Amino acid sequence: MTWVLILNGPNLNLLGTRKPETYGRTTLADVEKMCREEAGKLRLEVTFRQSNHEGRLIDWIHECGAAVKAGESIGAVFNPGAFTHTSVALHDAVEGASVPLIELHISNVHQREEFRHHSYISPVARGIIVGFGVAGYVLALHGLHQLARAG
Ligand code: CA2
Repeated sequence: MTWVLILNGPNLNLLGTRKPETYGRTTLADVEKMCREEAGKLRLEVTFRQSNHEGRLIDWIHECGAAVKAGESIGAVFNPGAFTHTSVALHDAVEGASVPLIELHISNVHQREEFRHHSYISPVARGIIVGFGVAGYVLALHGLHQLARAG
């Protein structure tokens, strides 16, 4: 079955355990379950990953790029966490691997501190979902599926 990568960056393993006023009470395990259920309806398999390490995220993006080229994956939904605002390396990985990718943020980063307003990922993302809470993962999944169908 065709698969989709749902990729999560640093500290997102803490989701649902702290800062509920910003990120809600849903855990990353709950998000994974939600994504698997929704992807099933779209006949997609989910590869769900989280890492606090930039290099590991880059390797997974490269892997996904190779799978997209081979027709095995439609691309990725990516919450890069704080690396959004710092990482030229992740920007280059997405661009270099030619991964169709939806950038996703749980919170509305534009209502928050100035340093969260700039993203290194947005210029290489096909689409962006911001501020819908964890429901954004499902919206991003549908968005990516739609883009893949449109070709
Ligand atoms: O809103 C988002 O999804 C963010 O990508 C989350 C990042 C933040 O650095 C971005 O600016 C926006 C932070 C992820 C850390 O998540 C935590 C969850 C619970 C407790 C502490 C951190």
